[in-house]
Amino acid sequence: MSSAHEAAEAEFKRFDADGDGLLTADEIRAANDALGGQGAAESEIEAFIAAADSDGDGMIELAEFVALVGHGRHEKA
Ligand SMILES: [Ca+2]
Ligand SMILES: [Ca+2]
Repeated sequence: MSSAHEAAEAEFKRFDADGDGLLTADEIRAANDALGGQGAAESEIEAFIAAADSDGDGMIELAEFVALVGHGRHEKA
């Protein structure tokens, strides 16, 4: 098993406040706010969602999150 995948899944579950298996912008923003001053800027959150949301529904499902975060593919076009 991939530990990077497991770490991404754990992070996803931490972000998914209502546990529906989808991350909305609001959930990401709320999780980010909990980090205080170390969180990402609003523009970075929007860029993250745009990069992760491969089916374009405006929400990030686990597979999309893992695809972006779990394999170190941030630079994939
Ligand atoms: Ca959710
Ligand atoms: Ca999506």
